[in-house]
Amino acid sequence: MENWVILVVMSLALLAMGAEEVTYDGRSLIIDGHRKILFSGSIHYPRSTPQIWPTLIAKAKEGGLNVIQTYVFWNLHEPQPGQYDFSGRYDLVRFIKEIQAQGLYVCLRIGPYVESEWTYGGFPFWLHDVPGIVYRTDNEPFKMYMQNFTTKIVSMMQSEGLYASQGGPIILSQIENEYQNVQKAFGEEGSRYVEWAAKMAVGLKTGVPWVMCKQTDAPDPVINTCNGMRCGETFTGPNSPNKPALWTENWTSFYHVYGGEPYIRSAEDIAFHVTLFIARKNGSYVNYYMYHGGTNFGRTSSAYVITSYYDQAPLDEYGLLRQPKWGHLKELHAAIKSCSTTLLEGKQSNFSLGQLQEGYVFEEEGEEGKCAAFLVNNDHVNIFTVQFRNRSYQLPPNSISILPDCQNVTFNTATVNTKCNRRIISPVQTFSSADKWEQFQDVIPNFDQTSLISNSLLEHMNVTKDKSDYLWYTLRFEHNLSCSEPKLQVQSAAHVVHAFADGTYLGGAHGSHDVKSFTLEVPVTLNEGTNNISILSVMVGLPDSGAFLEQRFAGLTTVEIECSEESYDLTNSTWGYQVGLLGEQLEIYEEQSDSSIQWFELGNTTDQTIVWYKATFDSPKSDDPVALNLESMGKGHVWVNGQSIGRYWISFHHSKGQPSQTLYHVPRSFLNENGNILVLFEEDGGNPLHISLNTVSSTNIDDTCLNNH
Ligand SMILES: *C1O[C@H](CO)[C@@H](O)[C@H](O)[C@H]1NC(C)=O
Ligand SMILES: *[C@@H]1O[C@H](CO)[C@@H](O)[C@H](O)[C@H]1NC(C)=O
Ligand SMILES: *[C@@H]1O[C@H](CO)[C@@H](O)[C@H](O)[C@H]1NC(C)=O
Ligand SMILES: *[C@@H]1O[C@H](CO)[C@@H](O)[C@H](O)[C@H]1NC(C)=O
Ligand SMILES: *[C@@H]1O[C@H](CO)[C@@H](O)[C@H](O)[C@H]1NC(C)=O
Ligand SMILES: *[C@@H]1O[C@H](CO)[C@@H](O)[C@H](O)[C@H]1NC(C)=O
Ligand SMILES: *[C@@H]1O[C@H](CO)[C@@H](O)[C@H](O)[C@H]1NC(C)=O
Ligand SMILES: *[C@@H]1O[C@H](CO)[C@@H](O)[C@H](O)[C@H]1NC(C)=O
Ligand SMILES: *[C@@H]1O[C@H](CO)[C@@H](O)[C@H](O)[C@H]1NC(C)=O
Ligand SMILES: *[C@@H]1O[C@H](CO)[C@@H](O)[C@H](O)[C@H]1NC(C)=O
Ligand SMILES: *[C@@H]1O[C@H](CO)[C@@H](O)[C@H](O)[C@H]1NC(C)=O
Repeated sequence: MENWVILVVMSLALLAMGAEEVTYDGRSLIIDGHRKILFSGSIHYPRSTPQIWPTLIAKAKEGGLNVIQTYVFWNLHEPQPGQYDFSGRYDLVRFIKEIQAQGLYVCLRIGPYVESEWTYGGFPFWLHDVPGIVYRTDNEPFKMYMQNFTTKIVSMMQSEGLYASQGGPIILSQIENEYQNVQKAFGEEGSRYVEWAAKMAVGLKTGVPWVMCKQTDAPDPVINTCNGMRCGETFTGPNSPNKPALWTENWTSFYHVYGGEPYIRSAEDIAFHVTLFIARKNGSYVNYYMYHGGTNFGRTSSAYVITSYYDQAPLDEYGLLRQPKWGHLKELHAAIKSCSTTLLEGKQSNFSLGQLQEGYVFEEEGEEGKCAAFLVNNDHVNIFTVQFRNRSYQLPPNSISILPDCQNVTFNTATVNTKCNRRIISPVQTFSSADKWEQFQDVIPNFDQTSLISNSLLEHMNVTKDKSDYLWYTLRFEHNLSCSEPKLQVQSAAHVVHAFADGTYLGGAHGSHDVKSFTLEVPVTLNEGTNNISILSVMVGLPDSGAFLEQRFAGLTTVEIECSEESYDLTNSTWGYQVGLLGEQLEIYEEQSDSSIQWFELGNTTDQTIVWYKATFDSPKSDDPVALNLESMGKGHVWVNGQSIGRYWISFHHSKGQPSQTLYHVPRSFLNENGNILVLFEEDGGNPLHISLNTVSSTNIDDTCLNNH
């Protein structure tokens, strides 16, 4: 065949398959020959369930999004080297096919470092034990595993035909993640790594562009993109005139930690900055991070991060519309799309309208040239009246008016037409009768019962290998000296400690997201002779960011017995270690747990530590989402039918004296109609009699919204 015939045949074949070439230039991505302004939203598949995915995607589409963006979570998919898991909530292919079925595109951020307030930034913990490994730099072992996983994901997508170049929905991919934040720490090797990562990714020939976010020097042809709250102000622009301005993370809120308060970003503020990015920076892709946050189930959240993720996003943790945010952004998307051709094909110019006011106009060529305009008022207090093309416009404070025809204002970022709504939590069941509960006291191990022995305080993560949050440090203290008013002093670089002497609870202490190290000092009663000291060190997620993650230290750093006379440093004593709790070893939270486990009637329900509670409940009748209100508990972990709902921590109050999170989402798909098994592990003296089961719904509010929704 002549070459041209082959070409035509191939093109026809590709067209038949719906293949769409994705390229780009200085203005935008070009999909199948068409420029696009794309609104995108982050939804992370493992933070919700396959049963909820279709509804979330449908609501995103209805809200005017064209793209769903997700990270890929390496530590879920490769729990052991070469062993993969893509089942259930981890079914990436099913998630992408669901997006495709609803006619949206996908931006796939493979990373495989993702940060994302996800434990260990997405890295499998086994990487830690690869000899000679240094993460995220020009290091052979690291690059080998990174390439291996990236290749695995790309091949999987290719074999399912999921790239746009194959007729699939994936139009963009990301390699690495905000690397510039750490690059300096790696010097020359960091720069070589960026070059390598870009080349490796491009070499996988996905047929769609790659991006690196927050990487000003992203090597060609990889596109550097912006992350932040105000990319219309902060983005320094693409690093080549041939690359478009893309915003990969527009933060709709901020992640929330135990001990912290929720961060509320108003609909007006989000709309302002999205519009500014499009008007001022020629932006053509904006992703809301998150559009739906969902839930950090299990032990997936990073250090101190609560299970409710970006609940303030346009779709809340339960997938319900958060109004007016969702509706206001929907109107914004419609206003921009009504003039997208003009924005994409027209020539941009800007002009001053006042000291704090500016205008942006996009005009197409030709006499009948279409025109779109943005009138910006940066004055935070005053309304400003401007003249534009012989008409007068009133600009509310801190707002942008969109004029898709350079005449009529169809949207103003500060004028919210959508009604507010409010979440309604309806209790459907309490657990107040003690005879509905059983309990199991976990065992405080003594030194004699431990098998791992060391003459020093070992690093927490390196001992647990992240198989558990819990690590026991045990010691035999021979008390044969005079010691009055003895106190135990423990310094920790993990997150929580609980100290016991001869089986008696002495007390606990904890750090916080921002203060990494803390001290517990408690009086201790010493017996003559041998005393069994057992200290439980707890982590609430692994760190997720920063350079040299593989070298982080957690766990106890010093232990002393202080007497009035003298103090005894036990740091280099002989310590015995136990990874995890007995209940964890017995998988006591499983539906079909070991029948030899002896549960007891509920005893004293206040001030008990390291105790397990079990009860059963029936599913609430409606279809509304379900949540447990755990406000009477202390700190621990909760399971329903063997599925982890996540870590709870009620006793850690924020500066206004409230817990950071009391409601814990139980997905409907985890539930049976009757006899659901609820298991709580409590380490800090909570009371299960006052928890409740609730349904979650929302209702419109007829009054005008207050600001800050
Ligand atoms: C990004 O989102 C924030 C709030 O989530 C908003 O204030 C800002 O305007 C947005 N910026 C862009 C460019 O979309
Ligand atoms: C990745 O490593 C596994 C073994 O850990 C090997 O079986 C597989 O072939 C490797 N894959 C790639 C794409 O290199
Ligand atoms: C936007 O595009 C115009 C061309 O239409 C160009 O002159 C201008 O410099 C661009 N602005 C930015 C911030 O890239
Ligand atoms: C137009 O935008 C450029 C780039 O932001 C700025 O330097 C210039 O002052 C603006 N011109 C006017 C008239 O505002
Ligand atoms: C504004 O009015 C002036 C005079 O009234 C006229 O010359 C000019 O063309 C008008 N401009 C526009 C954009 O309509
Ligand atoms: C825009 O404004 C003009 C003049 O007020 C009016 O005639 C026209 O119908 C408006 N267009 C739209 C789409 O509202
Ligand atoms: C981790 O533990 C192993 C023994 O299991 C030890 O050889 C290694 O030095 C430890 N690494 C760190 C960083 O503590
Ligand atoms: C006192 O205890 C220490 C260990 O803590 C031991 O080495 C020493 O022999 C003991 N002394 C007596 C008199 O028992
Ligand atoms: C310390 O632990 C050992 C071994 O479990 C036990 O025999 C001993 O009675 C304990 N001592 C005290 C004072 O509880
Ligand atoms: C414990 O041992 C380490 C390492 O041998 C040493 O640096 C440290 O000074 C010792 N601490 C005490 C309190 O003896
Ligand atoms: C329960 O524990 C508290 C605190 O330790 C104690 O004051 C109370 O007497 C106990 N009640 C019973 C019934 O054991």
